[in-house]
Amino acid sequence: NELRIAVLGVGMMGADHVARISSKIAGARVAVVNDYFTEKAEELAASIPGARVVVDPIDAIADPEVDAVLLATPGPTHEKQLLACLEYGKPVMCEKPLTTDVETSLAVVKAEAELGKKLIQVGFMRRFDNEYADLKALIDSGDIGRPLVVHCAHRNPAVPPHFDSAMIVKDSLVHEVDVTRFLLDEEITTVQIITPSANTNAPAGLKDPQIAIFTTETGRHVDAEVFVTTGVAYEVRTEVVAERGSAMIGLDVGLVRKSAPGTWGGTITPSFKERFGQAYDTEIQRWVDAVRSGAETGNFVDGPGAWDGYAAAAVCEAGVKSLESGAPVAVDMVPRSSIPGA
Ligand code: ISE
Repeated sequence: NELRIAVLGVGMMGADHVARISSKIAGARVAVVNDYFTEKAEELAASIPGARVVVDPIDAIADPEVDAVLLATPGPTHEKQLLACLEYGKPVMCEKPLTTDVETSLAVVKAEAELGKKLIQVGFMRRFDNEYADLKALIDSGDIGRPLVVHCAHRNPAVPPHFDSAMIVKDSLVHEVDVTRFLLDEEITTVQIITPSANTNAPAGLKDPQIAIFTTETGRHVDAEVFVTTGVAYEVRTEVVAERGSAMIGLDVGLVRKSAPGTWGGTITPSFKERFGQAYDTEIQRWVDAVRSGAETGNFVDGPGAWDGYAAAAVCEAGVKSLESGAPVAVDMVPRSSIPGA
């Protein structure tokens, strides 16, 4: 029962997933490729044995020879496509965001809950990164005691020209939002975004870097520096300070080399594709395994779901408001218990 996957949206992430499924993932193949630009889909499908193009995204989801869907389309199209996945009973791996606003994210959570089946997984890939998984396991072991403070740094060498200040929150900081909820196992209740003097090398008007401060339900503190125009490399670091110790990931100390003329150091990954390559591989393999055994287990996800996508949207909305005012903004979200099955 090889899983026949339809990949919708073959921009950078979608094309990367097509290559991954075709070369590294066991038990699955790309059966259908779809993109708003049909030619792009045609070109990619031609290089994948057994893959064909379906021009309309909803037709691709409904296709009887498609068992599961990987959504890497632009965020604004997600709501309709996710609801179609639910309607046709197709398990779906949805790249972030779940949807582009809180209301539609909540509507998706409710639609899935009403169906009574978990079909939606959200692509917060950091949870599958070996370093983050180790950090989570360490916290859960209780060995360093209760975490009190988390410090994060998230740096990109560059971002595309259309990237604006709110996208730094919704597209980049959203990963620290999910990491916080994953590591601390509780919701974020307030967000403040501070904008220090902007990088003079950033496009005019871009508030970069940004410092985010989250407070959680039990009053724990998280701070994150997000800096997306460093011109250097891709760096993601997280340090957890707990009652009996601390732990840090993302130190880039894999290989430290010493060489002439008296320099030492290693390499830093150029982008998230390399830094989180292992995480994406693990994420997709585990999703494929969960979907393949879903008929027996009744569970088609192995990782963050629609609720996590909704929570991230709610936190980011508060973040975007704080970006305007500079003041802390309370996160407005419904309690999980108000949606049975969510
Ligand atoms: C991008 O969309 C990602 O998801 C990357 O992980 C993040 O580092 C980058 O800032 C985002 O634009």
